[in-house]
Amino acid sequence: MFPDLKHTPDNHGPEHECALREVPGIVMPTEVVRVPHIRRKGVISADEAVDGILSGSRTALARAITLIESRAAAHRADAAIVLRRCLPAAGKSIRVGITGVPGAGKSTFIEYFGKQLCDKGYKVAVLAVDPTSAISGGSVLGDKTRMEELSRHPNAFIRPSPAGGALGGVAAKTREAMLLCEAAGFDVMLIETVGVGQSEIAVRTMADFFLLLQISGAGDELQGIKKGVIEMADAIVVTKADGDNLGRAQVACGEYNRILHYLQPFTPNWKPKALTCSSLSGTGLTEIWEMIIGFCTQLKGDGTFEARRREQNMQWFRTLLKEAVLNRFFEAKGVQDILPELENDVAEGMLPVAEAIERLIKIN
Ligand SMILES: Nc1nc2c(ncn2[C@@H]2O[C@H](COP(=O)(O)OP(=O)(O)OP(=O)(O)O)[C@@H](O)[C@H]2O)c(=O)[nH]1
Ligand SMILES: [Mg+2]
Repeated sequence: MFPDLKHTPDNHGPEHECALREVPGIVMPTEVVRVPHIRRKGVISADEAVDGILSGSRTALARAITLIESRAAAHRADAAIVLRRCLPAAGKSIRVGITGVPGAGKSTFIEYFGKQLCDKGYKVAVLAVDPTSAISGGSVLGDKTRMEELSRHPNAFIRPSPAGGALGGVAAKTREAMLLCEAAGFDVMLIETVGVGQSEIAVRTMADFFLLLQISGAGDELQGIKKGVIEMADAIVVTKADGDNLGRAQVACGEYNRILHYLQPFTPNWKPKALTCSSLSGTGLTEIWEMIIGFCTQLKGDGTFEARRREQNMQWFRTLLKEAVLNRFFEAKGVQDILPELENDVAEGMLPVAEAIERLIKIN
């Protein structure tokens, strides 16, 4: 039924091509570059992860992020070791948070902006915070086809949002992934988030520069924009400023500049501004990067940059500490034993709230 593909010296013709046969003439080179061996199967060990990350291995970086994202108790100790040992090498990147409503052009912007930076020689890591990714079945970066060129660039590393769980947990993992990317030598972080829910706040607290992408609508550009997000932005970029849309984008940009003029800047000593860009034609992308560089130079010069980073670290620590203490409290057996009864008594108006709390607090 099948043609006989048995390799004999006289069946080398094209009609007998078979991938299993050795091709004569291809010789194994005697000198090969040896890269640290990283096991492909199973979970990466802490030592492999640290050595690999610090030597800039993207494979090790990707697998170490998988380790820190793991919910298995057995992986927590290794994840902690990896983070602690990588921390001294982290912190040297520029962290840019990017938000915008669905369809604002975030993926397209990151693709072309990221590529331009990679071409300039920067090492760019793209991360995301998308708490909806478990529900929608894919992350914001699931559409890797839109970032096809960037994902193939040797200077780029793209990691989708950790899936599932509450926003706090998702953001925690992204922040840790960011530290590992920095330790691996990536010097620009582009952290994307969906323009819904509270995820902007999470990204704002891990970014140095926060960029809001906006689209211009037909005369209604100021509708449907969450004022709180505008207030957190270090810059607003009106996207898709090309073709027929160019004029509208410029008008919208003028409007935003007027609004920003009246708002209290989120970052001390920085006056937020609005710009236009077209990811497709590339106009405006260089100006955005120059603005970000200017921001860093200015804020590093007056100490605001470092002060903000310290503040963010503290904020992060306090958030996680509160979460841990809460979890520990509610997981305690003593609490679980009496909580339903106390809740019931409080609901029925038979027990004062203060007394119920007092009894619970005494357990821990
Ligand atoms: N003309 C023009 N179209 C653009 C530009 N940037 C993005 N688009 C188009 O706008 C649409 C949405 O772009 P995306 O990059 O997918 O937007 P997004 O913000 O990532 O959207 P979600 O992933 O749904 O949140 C796509 O059809 C893009 O081709 C641009 O600079 N010019
Ligand atoms: Mg997208």
